Amino acid sequence: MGIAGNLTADQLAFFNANGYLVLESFSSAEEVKDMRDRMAELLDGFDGSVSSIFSTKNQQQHTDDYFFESAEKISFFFEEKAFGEDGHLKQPKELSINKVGHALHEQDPVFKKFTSTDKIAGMFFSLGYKRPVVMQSMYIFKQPGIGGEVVPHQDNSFLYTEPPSCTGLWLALEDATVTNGCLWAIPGSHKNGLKRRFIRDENGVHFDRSSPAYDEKEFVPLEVKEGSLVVIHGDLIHQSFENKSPNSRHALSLHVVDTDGHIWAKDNWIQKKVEPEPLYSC
Ligand SMILES: O=C(O)CCC(=O)C(=O)O
Repeated sequence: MGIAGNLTADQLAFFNANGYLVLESFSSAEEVKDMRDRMAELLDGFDGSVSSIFSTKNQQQHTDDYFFESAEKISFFFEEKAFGEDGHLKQPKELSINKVGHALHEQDPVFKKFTSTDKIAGMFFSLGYKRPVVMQSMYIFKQPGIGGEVVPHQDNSFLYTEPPSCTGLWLALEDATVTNGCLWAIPGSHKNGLKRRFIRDENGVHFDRSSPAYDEKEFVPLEVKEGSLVVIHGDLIHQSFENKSPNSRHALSLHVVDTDGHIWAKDNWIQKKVEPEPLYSC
């Protein structure tokens, strides 16, 4: 196997105390450029047909086949505010997409290469994962002017195992600031348990309870430079605001669960037809 942990004791202590960790310069400028260039190519090849609009405010509506099948594909989701009153895009498709997901790490060689690097595996080894599996990947654009908010949430709500084991990795592909919609998190909130689940059933998807109210004053901004990685505990409350600035804020988000001693819930929205390969197994 040959995987070695790559987080220091101080980094692990910070993560355990706060529920997140920022690793500056995790990715080289070249690695970031490769992924941005590859996404530009994918967008170029996309015919621009509107199959799905993504909004975290109206998530119950996303019950269509395009959404469910995206678990194993490269699918394009539009910004809610991309359209004018006439129903047409107000700007080019490249500036209208909210995110591309959810299997870039399986279906695209450039994103697969990044996901398969030893530095990703090493991190999960440090975190104690025995058989980590990447369950989803998203390229998030936070488009200038129209980039939608992501409401406060915990990743374990969407990627539930019994017992919970999700960790999010969020790689800044551009500088992320309070102006262009960086992440915000409530430090230590991962210690207060999972608040609700996002359930798939015969009627579509829904949350099993309403969201608690969060005090905005408890959130801290995670402003990071391009190439920085934010490691996010599955129970950490985090969010991002609308991007009203003229600058985009591209990011790659991966969500990983342990499949050793943890059962993937049958009512998660992602139900893979093909069993995903682990990053390693020990
Ligand atoms: O990129 C964002 O604005 C939010 C991403 C996020 O919350 C996630 O990937 O869990």
